[in-house]
Amino acid sequence: TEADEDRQLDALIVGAGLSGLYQLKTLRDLGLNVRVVEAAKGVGGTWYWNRYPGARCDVESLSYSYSFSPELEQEWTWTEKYPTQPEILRYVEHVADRFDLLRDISFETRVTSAVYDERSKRWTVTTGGGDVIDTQFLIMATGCLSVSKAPEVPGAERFQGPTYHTGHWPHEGVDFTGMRLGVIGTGSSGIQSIPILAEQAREMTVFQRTPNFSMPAGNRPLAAQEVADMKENYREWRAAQRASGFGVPVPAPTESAMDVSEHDRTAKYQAGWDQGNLVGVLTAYTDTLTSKEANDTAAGFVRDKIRSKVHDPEVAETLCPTSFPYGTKRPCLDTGYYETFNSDHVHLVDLRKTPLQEITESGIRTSEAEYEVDAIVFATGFDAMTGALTAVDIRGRGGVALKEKWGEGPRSYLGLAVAGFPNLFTITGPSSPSVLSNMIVSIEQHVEWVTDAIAYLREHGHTEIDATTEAEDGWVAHVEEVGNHTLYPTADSWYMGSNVPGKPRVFMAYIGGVGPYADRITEIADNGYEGFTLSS
Ligand code: NA7
Repeated sequence: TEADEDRQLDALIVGAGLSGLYQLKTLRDLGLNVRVVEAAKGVGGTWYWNRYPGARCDVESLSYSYSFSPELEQEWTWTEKYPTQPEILRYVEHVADRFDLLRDISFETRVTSAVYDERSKRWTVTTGGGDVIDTQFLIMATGCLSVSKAPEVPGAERFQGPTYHTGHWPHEGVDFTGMRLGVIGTGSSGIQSIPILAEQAREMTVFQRTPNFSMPAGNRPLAAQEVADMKENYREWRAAQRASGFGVPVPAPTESAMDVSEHDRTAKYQAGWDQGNLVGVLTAYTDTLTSKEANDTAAGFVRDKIRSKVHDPEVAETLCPTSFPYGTKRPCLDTGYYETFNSDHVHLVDLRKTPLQEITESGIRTSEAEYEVDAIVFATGFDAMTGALTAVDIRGRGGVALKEKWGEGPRSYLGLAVAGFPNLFTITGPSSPSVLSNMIVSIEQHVEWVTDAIAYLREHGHTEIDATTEAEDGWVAHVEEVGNHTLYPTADSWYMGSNVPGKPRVFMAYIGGVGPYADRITEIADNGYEGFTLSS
């Protein structure tokens, strides 16, 4: 029966975001009996949940879109340099519809456990509703920033007014007009939403633990001609994206920041700044991410920009990041963020000087004062990279729990597979470039690799694939070594797990570059899946 077919699968994909949808399409094209389960009521993943005011992608829309279908590229027309969350969600819904994906997705279904049976070489997956699904392959397309994190401060349940997390914004929207609003968190979500929330609120207090580096996005409507030009050159552009370092083609820098005069350096940073993107300043010189001395020049440039925008010098200094090198926490793009603090009704509280103590019935208390507010927005981020994977009770060979195996930090072969967890794939898993790249480029790379691997196994009569521990150890060591050549491990960032109390301090992403990484995983596949044990 149809119901049985839904419970006896070749492949089960968890998540109907950009990864899960494309994975569904490719595995269905391969002829597999495949389904997607998704906790939300609709497709979109990140773009389904993050509906806070001002939510946008920080990668330009012409680059942040699927490349697998030239027809899709031609028929979809982006309207702004940076796409808003509603526009991206419309795009994702269009893709789901166009490729007839919805019929194989079960919504409002959360996977709670997945247990590998070594004899049948299949996974038994259980959902929150008690459904049991039997599948050969299990593909976690659960996202890198999908499990939200509350601030670790007591008392939230006591607060009399409404509270919101940017990562779970109500679909009907919220209007803060006339209210006194408290916002905790100044990462990308805070920086994007604060200027808009400030337009609504009567009084707004922003609680900042760590200031971030942000640049003006320079967002604008796209001109018809530039869209037409891109549509004409998409194939070349896509190839360049895939070969690039961050999934966004940029000219490779040739000089050290220390080999040029201060005058030339400032001019170059200014040119990068004027591009209004995440890579302009970051890739101006070869050593921004590897030498503290070089990095200081970029950081100093951005701090001077902040000082020039904020009228009150004390507020300006509070907004200037000094505790980590530029770029080692994800930089932000904004529209009027710093200028917001020039409004009389917007106040900034420095939690480094006056730590957050508790949330009370009527507001937020720091070591210094209690701030009465009518509503609170938590822009406090996510249990990144590993949170969505360890939230499911995944058990591999010998009943070993993934959570246990990752007790001291994630261990993964290529960010795609975990030794001892056969027939399990993680799309943009930890120790792949993922979050250090234009995500959709990394997503397509992984989805296609997984699809090819499954096709290969079927062609060769194998029923099981498992990474070897040696290959995994080698990859983990390589990721660490490459990371240690950079300044990333010196920052307290979500890349390092430091935003979640108790999370092991490990650099969870691969900074070797999207292009070189793609070459490596392709080579591994071409060599008959080097580092994996295939068996029938
Ligand atoms: P982020 O970038 O993790 O930002 C979260 C913010 O919330 C950041 O300023 C945190 O300060 C702050 N925070 C978190 N916990 C607390 C507590 N307990 N007390 C005070 N302040 C806290 O999340 P976003 O949602 O903004 O962005 C996530 C990614 O999405 C972004 O990097 C892009 O890749 C897209 P901290 O810096 O930890 O001191």
